[in-house]
Amino acid sequence: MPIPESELIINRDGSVYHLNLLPDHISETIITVGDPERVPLVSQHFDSIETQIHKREFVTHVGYYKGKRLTVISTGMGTDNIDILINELDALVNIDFVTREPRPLEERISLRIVRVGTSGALQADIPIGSHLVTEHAVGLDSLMQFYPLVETGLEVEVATGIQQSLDLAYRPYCVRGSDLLREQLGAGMVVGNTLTCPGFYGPQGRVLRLDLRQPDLISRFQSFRHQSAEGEFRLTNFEMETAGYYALGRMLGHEVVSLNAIVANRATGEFATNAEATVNDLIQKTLDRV
Ligand code: R1P
Ligand code: URA
Repeated sequence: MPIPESELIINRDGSVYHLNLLPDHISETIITVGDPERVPLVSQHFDSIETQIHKREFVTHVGYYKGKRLTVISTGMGTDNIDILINELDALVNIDFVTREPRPLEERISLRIVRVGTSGALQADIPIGSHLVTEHAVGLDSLMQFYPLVETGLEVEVATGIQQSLDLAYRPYCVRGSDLLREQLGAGMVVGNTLTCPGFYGPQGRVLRLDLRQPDLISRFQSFRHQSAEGEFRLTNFEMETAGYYALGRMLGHEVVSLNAIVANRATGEFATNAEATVNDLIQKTLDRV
């Protein structure tokens, strides 16, 4: 059955609805960033840029870095945008836009998607300026209320433990990312477990003029521990997208890794004096490793 026009929306020029991209714009390795202004910070290192496209917060540059074709896309903030990003990227490579049919299994393409983002550390021993690669991501957002994500026993235990320790009405989701990409791209980085929050202020325990329902939210994040045969699990950092990437990547068969430039530390109360340098170093490291 062809996918109806209301479900897979194709623009008049043949591009996919929000990303505004054609299948030809997608390289096998895709670098994603939150901030649209970070896209040229990546593509400035390219040997050449062949295409620049933007729609809403999705800015895309396609080009070559040391002879390798790369696509860099900005996503804006939040897992709701990651739902759009991953579904539309997958559609571009795994659905035939003429017949509107998913490609047969043997023709399916697995993309390598590398998030290069900023993040706040939760633990005092992860300093500002460090780079962290996410092993497990825990989603406090609602995206996985709508998809049949299959989690391992350990993932369910961790997520249930976090639900109890935060006294949440719903169970978060927990997903381990691609071991292969983590090892390839994260060499020498702090390996951590990232909490994906549905907001920057209250959901990350920040108080400006609004009180929190749980005044000790940050210390609950910081002190959470889960013991298993694999060792001790703790939450190391938070941001707003990684769990959505890892969950959708697993379900659609794409390799995904989240690389985090640590720009804040919530244990010490500091924010980076030179966040740009930490991000630029992470961009350079990523380009040299992909
Ligand atoms: C919040 O300031 C934003 O920064 C982090 C969070 O995930 C959120 O998107 O990532 P980016 O720097 O990639 O946007
Ligand atoms: N991004 C976040 O989401 N939180 C931080 O503390 C820093 C960057």
